[in-house]
Amino acid sequence: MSKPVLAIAGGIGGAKLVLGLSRVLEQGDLVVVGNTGDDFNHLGFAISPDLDTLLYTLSGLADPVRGWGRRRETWKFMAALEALGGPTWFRLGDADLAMHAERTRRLAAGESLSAVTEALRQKLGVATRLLPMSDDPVRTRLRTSTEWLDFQDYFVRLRCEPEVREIAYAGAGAARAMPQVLDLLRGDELRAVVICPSNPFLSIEPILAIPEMRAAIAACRAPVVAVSPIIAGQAVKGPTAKMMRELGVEASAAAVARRYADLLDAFVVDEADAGAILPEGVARIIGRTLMLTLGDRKRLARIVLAAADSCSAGARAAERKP
Ligand code: FO1
Repeated sequence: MSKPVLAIAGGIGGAKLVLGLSRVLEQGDLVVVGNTGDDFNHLGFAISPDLDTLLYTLSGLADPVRGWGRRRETWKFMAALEALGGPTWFRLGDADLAMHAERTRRLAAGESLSAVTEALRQKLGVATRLLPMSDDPVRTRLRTSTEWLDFQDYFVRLRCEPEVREIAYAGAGAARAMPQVLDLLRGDELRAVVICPSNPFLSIEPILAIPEMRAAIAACRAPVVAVSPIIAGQAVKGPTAKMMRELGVEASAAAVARRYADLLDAFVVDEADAGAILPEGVARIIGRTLMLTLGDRKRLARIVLAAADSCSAGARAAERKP
């Protein structure tokens, strides 16, 4: 094992780069912190969509088209639930249901979310370590012109259609970061922190809203590199660009970089954004950020690692983080 890399990730977009990193790093050198702001209780099950997307992606079980849930899934449970008049807006596949049932059983028996995630990771044969951002509940909520919505109500039930006026991360202020993650961030061993190309508002900022997390990333000696989730003003998938406009933030790679400016050493933008003006002190790295194939994921992972290594070799990172 060489020096570990810490990746901060949400679901589908983040999992793509995480997979690339896991394939180019030595086994065991990648530690992932997953967003749990999307977690919710549904039909009596404790559901952690982003942790599951990461686990399914890393174990090769993910559905490649949807990005969430399992490949070759069957939907008998959903059909039976529909016949009984139950809620079907959030689709739980038959095999996926086993994850939620097992997580719920273990949590009810008193295990922490991190312990449950670790058990599931081992059972699925995933070598990459995966930690939730906290064992304490943090819930992303969105205010529209008329009401506050729970995350999955907004995201899945209402298909991100309502205009978002404000976002809150309920519980984040009091949530504790995972001690293993803080140890890594405070130690000398870390090669890099990678902020994946996930939705800044829905996937990355819930993690950064935990005060210990943001402070430890800002103070860490390892280089911090983020990848833009925006290419030429558009999100690859999901509501990032729409949400930025609704919140009065320009939908651009540079605007994403500005949100993380106090943390970053380098920011990777797509070739289409080669002219992006980044905050002072943040190195602009230009590459192809669209990840359609496994080859794309590995290539972007190598670009990110090379960016981190060139930052740590220079004096600037040390200057900014005495
Ligand atoms: N996303 C959908 O758009 N529709 C669904 O019915 C749905 C079900 C679902 C079940 C389990 C799971 O782990 C994820 C699921 N997702 C679904 C994805 C998920 O809600 C979002 O992609 C994330 O929360 C955003 O990262």
